[in-house]
Amino acid sequence: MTEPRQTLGTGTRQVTVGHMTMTDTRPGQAARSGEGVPRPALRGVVSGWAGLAVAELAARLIGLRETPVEAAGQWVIELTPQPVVKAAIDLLGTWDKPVLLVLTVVVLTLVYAGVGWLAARSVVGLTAFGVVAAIGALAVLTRPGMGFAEALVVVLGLVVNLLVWATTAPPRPDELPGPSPASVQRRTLIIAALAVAGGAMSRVVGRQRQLTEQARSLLRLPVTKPTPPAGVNAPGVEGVAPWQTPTSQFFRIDTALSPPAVDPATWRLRIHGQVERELTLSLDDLVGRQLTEAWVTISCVSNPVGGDLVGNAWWSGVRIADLLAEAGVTGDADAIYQTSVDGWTCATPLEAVTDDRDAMLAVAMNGEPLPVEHGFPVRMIVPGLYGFVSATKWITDIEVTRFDRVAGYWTPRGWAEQAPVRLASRIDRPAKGAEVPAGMVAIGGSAWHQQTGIKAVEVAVDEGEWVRAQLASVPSADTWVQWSASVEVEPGEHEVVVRAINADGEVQTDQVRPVAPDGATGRDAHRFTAV
Ligand SMILES: Nc1nc2c(c(=O)[nH]1)N[C@H]1C(S)=C(S)[C@@H](COP(=O)(O)O)O[C@H]1N2
Ligand SMILES: [Mo]
Repeated sequence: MTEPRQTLGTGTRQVTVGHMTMTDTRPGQAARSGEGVPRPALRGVVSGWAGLAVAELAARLIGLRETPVEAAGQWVIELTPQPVVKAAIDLLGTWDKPVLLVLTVVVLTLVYAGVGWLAARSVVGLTAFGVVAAIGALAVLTRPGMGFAEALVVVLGLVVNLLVWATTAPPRPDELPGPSPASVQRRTLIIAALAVAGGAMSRVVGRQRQLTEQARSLLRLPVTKPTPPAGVNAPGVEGVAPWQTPTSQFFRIDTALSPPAVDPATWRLRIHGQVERELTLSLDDLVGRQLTEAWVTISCVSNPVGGDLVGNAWWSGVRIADLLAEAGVTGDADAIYQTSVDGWTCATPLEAVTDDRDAMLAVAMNGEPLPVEHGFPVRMIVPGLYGFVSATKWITDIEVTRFDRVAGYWTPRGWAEQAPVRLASRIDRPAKGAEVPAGMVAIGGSAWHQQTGIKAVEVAVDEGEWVRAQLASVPSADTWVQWSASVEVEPGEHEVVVRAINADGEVQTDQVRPVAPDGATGRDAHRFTAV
């Protein structure tokens, strides 16, 4: 009776820690909160959505093809009888997706409110959160290409859900303000649990990557190791980017936060749409066909003038034209719409993959299976088109269709629907701002206009006459060409500008355009100092 309240309270709180969820199980708690929504229901909604948000975010971060909610949505759609789905679509039209979303939000909120009410009543009720999570995990598990590792995001979400539930327990009436030992313990517990959950998840994700790397290293592909053709290096200049870009130095551009780890044994490519015969190919099916190998320079539409989002490699793969001939394109198709295992999409003109260029489904880069970052096990390579409209990595689906029916990932985001590579040239030496000995200065770099080819490169120093550079050799119009020139300069500041002339005689424009929507134009210029 006369014991100080603090001692009594502390003792009670410590007991409470182990049964955090029991603190408000006594009837009357909800009423005491004095709010419109009963407190347990509100806690259920808040903690449920917190867990869900974390699971969704984690799924996005590790690049899952579908988030748990998306997976559940697809699941529901697939389990619903087709006539019902069709009726709903007919009724709702283009409103079907917003309506579905609103419905999902409403249903989940009601479910979490109900679970909160149950959980506040008993520990058994608390397991209802687990049941909701289990449904989400099951949805993820049953989606194509997703398994236990992917379902772990749901487990992480559940952990967060339960932690938020526990921490939002209302204070006991006898609790004093300020952090109590119990709340400190609680916080420690939360951090520890989050660390364990995060660690477990990254281990599993890392493990999947490890397995893919292992499968990749065991893969034996019937491809050749490249040796760059003779004469591809420009003479008389050091420091120009190597003609064959080493794989480790090859630029990487994609929307994946961590690259998808695809198991080559279960990988499939489906070719469908406007075809006579649908094809579904395994990696063995693909590499069992006639292989094509070629040097191809690919570049990114986001490459600024003088930039390095461009690289040249030896690609090995199967001609897309051959596969499409096998499938038999029908009707008025004018595009192939590709989907990656990570959901990224892109549309490529049918013509570009059926004419005589080496458009291929590549399985190897520089004589080795594609690195995971560059699309393992299979990607597309189309000479002459920017990567965002042709170079789908981790490809798994090709639909033969029409441009007026589809839009690739970047097109609705302000980039072009079709984008041939622009005529470009780049100065590598002297480097920007370099100091070089006065007298004869070696200038060098590369130029490219895939599918058309480069006829000449010219440089001008300090707005003087255009001087023809020497061109190295190339195996085809689909690679960049190295060039070099030698100019005489006095001591002092100088500026060198480059322009290329393509095989059709077109001179690279000096008109400056930004990279969006379909590639930068303008001429590369370097200032340097002669001493
Ligand atoms: N799945 C997928 N494929 C993709 C992309 C992507 O974001 N996702 N980006 C494209 C873009 S914009 C470019 S420029 C090339 C780059 O290929 P690289 O990373 O092998 O150099 O990949 C293309 N393929
Ligand atoms: Mo790109």
